[in-house]
Amino acid sequence: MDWQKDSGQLKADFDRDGFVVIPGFYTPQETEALNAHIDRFIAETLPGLPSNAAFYEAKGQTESIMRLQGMASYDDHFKELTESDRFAKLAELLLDDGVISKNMEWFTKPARSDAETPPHQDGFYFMLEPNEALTLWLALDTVNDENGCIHYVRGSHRRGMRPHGQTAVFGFSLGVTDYGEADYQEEAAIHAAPGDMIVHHCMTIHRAGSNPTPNPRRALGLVYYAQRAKADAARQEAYKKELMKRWKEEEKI
Ligand SMILES: O=C(O)CCC(=O)C(=O)O
Repeated sequence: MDWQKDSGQLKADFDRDGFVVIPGFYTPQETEALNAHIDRFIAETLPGLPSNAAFYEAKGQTESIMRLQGMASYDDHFKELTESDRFAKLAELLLDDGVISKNMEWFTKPARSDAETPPHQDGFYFMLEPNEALTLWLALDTVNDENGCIHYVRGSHRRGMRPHGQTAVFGFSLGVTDYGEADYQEEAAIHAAPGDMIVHHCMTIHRAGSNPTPNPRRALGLVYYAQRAKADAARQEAYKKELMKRWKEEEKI
């Protein structure tokens, strides 16, 4: 889909729902090439990186990686990608501002993983004022109810920050504590094909199920902050330090 042709509608949908889907953002060939770059990154670059560059379900086992993070700061190809107009212009349109690329992550649910993504608002982690940021989530596999598709609570980005508390889920340390029936009723389950782009605002509540299938469920996440969003850097750093300390003590990283 050529999203630039429909940019007015796309922006209106994003403002109303807090998420949008752009089918066929990447062609099958581009998706294949991107997967090859990620495989190369895992095989050649990752072994030399700090332990918090990758989260594993079973420490050190490549097939159990459930997150790569900061990919653009370790690899020129990913840096170019995250700064490219292809991605940044979409983020600028939806945030109605210049954007700052903040993180590139590989979100994987390994084959036969029982880990669920707890309902959360990214803004709770980002600590921005105003909370204006988004994630571009590029599906790299077919994603559906069977392997842990994303569920969004439609319009939740317009209803403020919900209370969050610690979860036992490694990699998703915080979750909405009062998630209930009204939220389930308003959920949209997003099915996607490889190359489809899903975008969510950082205030949109989202969650995902587990992946009991024999194949991984992979996606590339690109996080952008609006230029008008100011980070509470000291609070962010303190939170990150505390989390890394906890995960090191628990021998997760
Ligand atoms: O891929 C997932 O399961 C979760 C992704 C997510 O929480 C995010 O992109 O903010």
